[in-house]
Amino acid sequence: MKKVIVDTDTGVDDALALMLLAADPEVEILAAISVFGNTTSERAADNARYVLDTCGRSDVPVYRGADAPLAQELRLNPGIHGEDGFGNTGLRPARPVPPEPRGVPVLLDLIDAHEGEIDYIALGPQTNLAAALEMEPRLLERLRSTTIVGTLGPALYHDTAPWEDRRFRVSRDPNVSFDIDAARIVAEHEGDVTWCGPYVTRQALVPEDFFLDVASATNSAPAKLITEISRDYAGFYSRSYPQPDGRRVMGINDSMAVVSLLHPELVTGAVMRPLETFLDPETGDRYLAGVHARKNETRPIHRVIFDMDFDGVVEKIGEVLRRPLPWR
Ligand SMILES: [Ca+2]
Repeated sequence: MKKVIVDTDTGVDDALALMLLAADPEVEILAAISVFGNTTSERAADNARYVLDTCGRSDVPVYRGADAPLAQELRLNPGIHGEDGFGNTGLRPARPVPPEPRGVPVLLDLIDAHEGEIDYIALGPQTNLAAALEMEPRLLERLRSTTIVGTLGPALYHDTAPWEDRRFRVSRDPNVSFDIDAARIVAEHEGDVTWCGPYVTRQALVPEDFFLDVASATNSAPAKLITEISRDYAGFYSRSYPQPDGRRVMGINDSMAVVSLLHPELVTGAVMRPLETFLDPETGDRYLAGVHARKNETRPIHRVIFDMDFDGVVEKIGEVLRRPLPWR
């Protein structure tokens, strides 16, 4: 049994990722903690609550986490996930999540209770992790593993401007750029840390019909929720990544990271690298990428995923959404 804490800025792809965790009989979700990002931390918490309730998992506790970045100005992603993170559907849980920001203290308590046993998965900006690291610098070493949706990926040898690489250019890295200080703090700490960023995740564009077909064939509440909240989201992806046959597609970003944890055999490429922040002097944008180790390297070495079995991931998602409730 895997003990998991999931840290989420619950938008559309986070909702799907939460379902993969909620459906897995080998996973015990100890807590979900919210963070700003796709939407406000308040809505992210309520959305996580809504998703878990929809999956019949009202037993999983949800806590409010970081409302704002450590130092920089708050940015959100309403153009992609809607103002409410749920495609402006206005869905709210029957019981809202209490407003007290308890995410970091709960995380520290859970680590004391389950030393070395917790797999932490961060689906949004790394602000909660960084805040917890300030209180417990050995945090990442005391987790069994940490998986983070972020980084441009592995930079080429001696590359000083990885964001200019054609492979990365069409892709932003909001989870890192929305709180670059938090990303840097996490990168500076030792631990079993895996970064799975947009270089990997944006390659997995799934036809909207895949979800519509599963929802109509099964009539399952989780599958219907995904199709309900993803109408505008699929529109955004279809405009941003037009397909040759004109069909609508959508990203499944956060699910890739969850699958890398639950089904590691589907990770087909990863490198061990120190991570470094970069500044694009023209735009002021900040990035994080895995760089080559220097001679006598002293920086922590983390794992950077650069390839996955995308068909295998989509197959896992289909299996989960077709599985009848209850998911326990
Ligand atoms: Ca997310």
